[in-house]
Amino acid sequence: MFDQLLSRFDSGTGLIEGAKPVQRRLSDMRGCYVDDAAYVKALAASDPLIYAVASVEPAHGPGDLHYGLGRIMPGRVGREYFMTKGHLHEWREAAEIYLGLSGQGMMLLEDEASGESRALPLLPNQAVYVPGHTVHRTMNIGNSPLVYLGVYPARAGHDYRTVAQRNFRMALLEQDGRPVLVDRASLTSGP
Ligand code: S6P
Ligand code: ZN
Repeated sequence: MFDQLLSRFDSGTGLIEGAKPVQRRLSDMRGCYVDDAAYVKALAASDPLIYAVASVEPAHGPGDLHYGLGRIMPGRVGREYFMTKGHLHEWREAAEIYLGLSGQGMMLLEDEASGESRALPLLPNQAVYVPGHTVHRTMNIGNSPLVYLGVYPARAGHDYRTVAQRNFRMALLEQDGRPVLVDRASLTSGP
């Protein structure tokens, strides 16, 4: 009943005491980045850690909450920032709150039905509300690790299939030292 009511985390390392982080390396990110040639070239050189997520799942009832501490390393593939795979919630209605803890990030939100996109800052002392039915991806646009907390319904689940099939409509690219939101279709020369 009263398990895991308190957890201790480090907003620098992104670690939660007692929680084993899931790690995503560059090799796990195939198909995510808009510049595939840059991806292949980077992967041939090394397979760095892109991000890690440590999660706390105290209970699994219909009203329960889970949370995760994410840590994204600084870096880019081509002009595109290191980022998460991105997902929808399996239970589409599930919303989520993100809190910036350290570093400089952005979140890319995309309404599943309309494709309408928003890029929002994810910074310390700021919260981003991710509505249900919204594809969400987080990127590190700074020079130090980005650490953030995400809180979501226990029954939310992750749907990675939809993003794997069609990716996001927009990409956040570095231009003159700043992030710029660009339509992916204008960058890829698909069949
Ligand atoms: C879960 C929440 C986060 C992400 C984390 C990694 O609903 O949105 O904890 O899992 O940011 O992103 P991704 O796309 O690899 O799950
Ligand atoms: Zn989520």
